[in-house]
Amino acid sequence: MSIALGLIAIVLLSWNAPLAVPTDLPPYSMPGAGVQEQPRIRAFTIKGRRYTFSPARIEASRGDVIKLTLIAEDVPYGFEIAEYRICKRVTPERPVTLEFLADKAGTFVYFCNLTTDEKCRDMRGELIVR
Ligand SMILES: [Cu+2]
Repeated sequence: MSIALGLIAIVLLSWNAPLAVPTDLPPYSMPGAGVQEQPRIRAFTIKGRRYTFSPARIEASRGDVIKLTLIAEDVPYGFEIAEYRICKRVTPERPVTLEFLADKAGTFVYFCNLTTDEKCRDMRGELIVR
């Protein structure tokens, strides 16, 4: 009897095991997944000018997709958020756009990681994910 139950359990478990996700379907119509909300996109433009990031604070909610446009208005800047493994270099000629999922809550410093100028150390801002 217990062997039969065990076999049934194995059959039921392996029934779900392959979890074939049809890649041609958008996530919200995945069978069995129910209605799934698309992540909210939060877009920010952060400008570097005179060794200051503006804005110096951006906020989002956990689960948001954060879309950043980075612009250097005078000299090249670095832009790093260590905890999110984001590290970019922005020059006046080449603005940078990037997207990432805000999957960690907390306060994360963004800073210029260049060492060409001492003033870079003062270039800081913070991303707050609630
Ligand atoms: Cu700098």
